[in-house]
Amino acid sequence: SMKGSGGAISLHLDGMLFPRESSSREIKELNGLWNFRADHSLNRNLGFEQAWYKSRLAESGPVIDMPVPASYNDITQDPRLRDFIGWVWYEREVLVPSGWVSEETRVVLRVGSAHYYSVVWVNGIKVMEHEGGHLPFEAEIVEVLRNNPGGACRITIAVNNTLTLQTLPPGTIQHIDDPTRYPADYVVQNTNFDFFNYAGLHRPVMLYTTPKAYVDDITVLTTFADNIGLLSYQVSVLGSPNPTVTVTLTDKDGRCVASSTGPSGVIKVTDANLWWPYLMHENPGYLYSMGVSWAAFIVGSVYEDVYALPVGIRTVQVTNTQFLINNKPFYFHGVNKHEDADIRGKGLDWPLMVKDFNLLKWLGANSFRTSHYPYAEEIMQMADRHGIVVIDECPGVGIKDIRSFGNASLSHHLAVMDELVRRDKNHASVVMWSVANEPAAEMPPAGFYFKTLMAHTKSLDPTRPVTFITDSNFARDKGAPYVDVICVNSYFSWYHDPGHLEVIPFQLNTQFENWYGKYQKPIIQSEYGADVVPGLHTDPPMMFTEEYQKMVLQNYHDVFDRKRKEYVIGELIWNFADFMTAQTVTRVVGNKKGIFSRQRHPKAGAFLLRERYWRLANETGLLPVGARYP
Ligand code: BDP
Repeated sequence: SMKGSGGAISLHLDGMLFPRESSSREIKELNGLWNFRADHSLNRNLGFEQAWYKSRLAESGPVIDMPVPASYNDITQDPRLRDFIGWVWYEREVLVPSGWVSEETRVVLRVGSAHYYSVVWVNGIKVMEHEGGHLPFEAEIVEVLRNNPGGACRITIAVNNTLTLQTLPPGTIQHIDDPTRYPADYVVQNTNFDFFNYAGLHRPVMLYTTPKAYVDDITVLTTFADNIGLLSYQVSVLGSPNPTVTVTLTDKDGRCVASSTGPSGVIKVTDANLWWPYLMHENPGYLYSMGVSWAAFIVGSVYEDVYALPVGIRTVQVTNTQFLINNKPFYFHGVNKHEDADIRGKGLDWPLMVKDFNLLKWLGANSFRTSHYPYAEEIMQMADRHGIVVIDECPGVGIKDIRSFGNASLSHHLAVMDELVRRDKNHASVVMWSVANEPAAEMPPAGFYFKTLMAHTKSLDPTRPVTFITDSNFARDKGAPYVDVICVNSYFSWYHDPGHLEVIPFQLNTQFENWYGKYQKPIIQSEYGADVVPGLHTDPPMMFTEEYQKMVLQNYHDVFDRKRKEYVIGELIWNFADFMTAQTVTRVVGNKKGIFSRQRHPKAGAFLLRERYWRLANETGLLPVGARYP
């Protein structure tokens, strides 16, 4: 009966394993200061015309220091860089150990993410291009290094943040040619999403090695029967015709509990420790380590590759009214997040990441959605380890223009799902894919578009439910027929009937009844909330005060508490923290719907939500009532 059993993850791409050191692999991180220049030329194309990649960047013009990983927008005091549209150039020189440049070694250059379009050169030779701002890409570069003995390696990365109707997320570029009202060359980037279009090298850049014959990809599907855990695995080795693959499973204490040989197979674990969500079990986030190795003895030497993948054993299943993890009902009480903070923008930041997980645990949150794009792999690994359940969303946000439903958009969207599933398929924390947020789902082409997209995602991964997040009318939504779980956003008493808290019980009840009545599928309230400028207070509550946010939450919660006894399976607050947006008349230095400020200080709503989430955990978890309130 398990949704996972019998399925197989089928991808047509090479693997994208997270780089990990082992006895056969080394890593050189390239984080820190890079040289940087934005191409301010009129057509933004001077860098290509003058081939800035051919020599050191400082030779073709002035450079400034730019930290990696980080968005470049908030690093300087120059408004032209904050709001820059077009190509920026990053460069960094690195010395490669001589032992790396050999016939037996692959040297791979990997970019964790760069927003939005990237071209990469090594020593002036183009090694790759990539479209999409939130997923990793890599290229083998040892051939290029061989031509340049001495180990010098100059990496140049040009990054373009321009969004068009065919990018994901989409956008439009508007040139205004009216010398009476605008300066010459006035250009704006329009988007239909509510977060700042931060750009740059957002995640770690690194070099790593593998042997010539190497473990390229691993796929693990898990299930269990009674106390036996079952892991079906598939390993792909490239560069060797008949690899001898060995797989061992090690528990948290470092004991080997099972092993297998062959590129695919099923591993049985007796007395398996299942992967459980935070607050659902006293030992959440249990991970085994799956050691995968390939070895051969050729003319007196040993060739081998070793890779260790963390794996959790768990199942996921959806019924008409429930979301089951390990056959137990799971209620999502969590948050929507952004990758966003002062100064670094969307750059990966370890202190911020650990702080955010500590806040999630303080709050009693058991889940988050990666609104509105895939988050850093380092964040997904934290979620695995702490038992925080993730709804993994692709960058399909702001699809509002009918021209973004065409073939070019759809085929790119399918390719992004390929890349996302390839990257995140082995994360125990990921329990559902979200293919989009608030698209114009009532438009005629939306039916075919979402049918194709969701069928494709299911064919890639038959083990996880698929959804998209809607704010459309339940009767006219053309994507909803294809989802496994209905995810609805609503802002009653905020964007509709502003200031009228008394409408919430009526409108929210009607929302749930409508959706369930039409589809008989479980429902998650995937967004709700209200802006607060921290420190504003009124009684009676008024919009933008701490009291008003509390009252919105309270009114929503009363309805959730009735409906979760029926078919509502979760609630995710919008938002975990305040975040930067484009400048508009409805935003006060960004979106203020956070229950934490952008600096992660709690607003009144955070304390209300904390009481609630811990109470829900006591009611819906598997530990004795009252055992966990901190
Ligand atoms: C929803 C969007 C989210 C916005 C939020 C808001 O999904 O990205 O930030 O509204 O307006 O429609 O605060």
